[in-house]
Amino acid sequence: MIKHTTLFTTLLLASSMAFAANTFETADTNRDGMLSAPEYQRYVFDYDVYTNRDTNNDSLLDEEELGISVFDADDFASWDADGDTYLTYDELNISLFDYYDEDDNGYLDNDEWNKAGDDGWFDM
Ligand SMILES: [Ca+2]
Ligand SMILES: [Ca+2]
Ligand SMILES: [Ca+2]
Repeated sequence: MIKHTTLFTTLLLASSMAFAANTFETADTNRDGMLSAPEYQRYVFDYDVYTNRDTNNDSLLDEEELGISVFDADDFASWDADGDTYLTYDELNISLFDYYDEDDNGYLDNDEWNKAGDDGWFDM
């Protein structure tokens, strides 16, 4: 009986982990209604934003891999800090979070999150 319960719990965990990054609620691991930079990086950026885009696995994202034109738009001009038309992991990780953290409080709230999603950064 105990073993059976453990197995069931494991399966339940495994199936919920497969969708761990799919909602604001699951990424907000401490349930404070906001995503901290580490929560965002682990459950959104690593899980979906960057990994899925770097199709040739060179740890650089060009415009085609990004699927979003950040190199031409004025809004995004500062993202490519060294101007080499690639975004590295760090360039995108930091820029994306800062850009959508509109009130600069170091967290993404639900509205800020939705804006990033609406702009096509993730489909969650
Ligand atoms: Ca949180
Ligand atoms: Ca660059
Ligand atoms: Ca914020």
